[in-house]
Amino acid sequence: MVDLLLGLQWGDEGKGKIVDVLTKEYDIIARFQGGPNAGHTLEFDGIKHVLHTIPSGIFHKNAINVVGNGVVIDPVIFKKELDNLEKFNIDIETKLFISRKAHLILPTHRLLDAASEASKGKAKIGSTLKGIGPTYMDKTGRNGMRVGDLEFDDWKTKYRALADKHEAMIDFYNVDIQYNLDELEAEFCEGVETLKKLTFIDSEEYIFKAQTEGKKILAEGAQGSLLDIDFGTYPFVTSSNTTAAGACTGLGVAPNNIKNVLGIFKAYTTRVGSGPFPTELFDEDGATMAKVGNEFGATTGRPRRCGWLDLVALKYAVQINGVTELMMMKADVLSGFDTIKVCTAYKYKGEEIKHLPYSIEEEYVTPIYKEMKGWSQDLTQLSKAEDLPATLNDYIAFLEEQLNVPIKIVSVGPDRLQTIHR
Ligand code: 2SA
Ligand code: MG
Repeated sequence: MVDLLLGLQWGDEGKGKIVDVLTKEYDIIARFQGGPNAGHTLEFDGIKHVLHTIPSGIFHKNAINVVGNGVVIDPVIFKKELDNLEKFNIDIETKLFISRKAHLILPTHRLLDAASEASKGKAKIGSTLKGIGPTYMDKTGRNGMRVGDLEFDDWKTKYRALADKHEAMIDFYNVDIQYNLDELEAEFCEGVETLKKLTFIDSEEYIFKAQTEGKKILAEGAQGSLLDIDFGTYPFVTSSNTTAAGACTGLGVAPNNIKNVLGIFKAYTTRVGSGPFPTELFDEDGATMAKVGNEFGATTGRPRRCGWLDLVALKYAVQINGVTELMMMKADVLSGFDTIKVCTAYKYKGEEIKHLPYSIEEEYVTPIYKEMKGWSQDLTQLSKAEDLPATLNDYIAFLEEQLNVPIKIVSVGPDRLQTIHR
């Protein structure tokens, strides 16, 4: 059986931390979509680690980590991630397997991402500029290069043809982008050589066999449900299916083999990049969340926008993913607010609605809030559910009742140990 772990908001819910906490219960951790746009942060023994493409189970001795076919890999960034891991003496060749069917991000994909964003001006997506969109476009356009291609002698011919095409496309955008392709290509080839030292597998076969052997598998999602290419706030989304279905296509897991769906959310909401965000705060409260929560993009360093919890959007994500267990992150960041607000409905075209309409742009949607009493205690040293303040328990109980799913973990800080099981 396979369990899934997903973000229910706009990413940065704390998936990396929870995968790391749960890894000891699993034999295999497998990433199923996204790429180096992700920034999964883990903290233990006083060290903070940020992973982009490598699954968050890499620091545990007994777990096998799989980068699935649904992931897009940039050999340059991948090499950097591996270099950062060197000092931890991880036996990468036996612990990290890469799907042959995963697509490769070329340097020109990154340039195309930049050109596309520049051409959009104010309407830009606010992408991470990692080449994610253009790479998935080549995948669905049936032009992409895959990891498995690197095992054939002619991979450079394939590369050249695709890169030349990209150059013509970059010219077509007619925007001012400076680059030195020779340098970028040298770096790419170096990354490819490192990547080739790793173990490539037919990951769907591997995952299938592992299931028949009774191994426990955790599928790790990246970004969040509201960034899903189909169900997110299109066009301000990423280019993959971040929701549960993405694990089926991104790993080759049959839907009836999925057991628990673990949904991660923050006790408030953040978003990085452009796009609608009904509960966004532009006041002191928002600034406090950003500051106390250290809300900066783990990949790009961009400040994240902050706001109250949006239950309408969260309920939608719970439904789309079939979430069976919830994990609430960053409850500690809300300590000190006299009043906590939760958006329970939207005012939409003069009517009160409780579902996500086609557009949640500010001009159509006004959040309706329920106010709850806050808590002032510092939560970061707590380790037992019994010690949580009563008003936080009220908040949790309200969310459980509204979402109809139990909240199993309350995280009270970034460290592995700051995790309360309920
Ligand atoms: P892209 O690069 O094409 O996937 O960007 C499209 C949109 O998806 C958003 N996106 C993200 N949102 C939150 N976190 C992400 N990962 C990093 C992090 C982001 C960072 O962990 O903090 O460091 O800036 C992530 N990746 C993509 C993106 O902001 C666009 O709105
Ligand atoms: Mg992140």
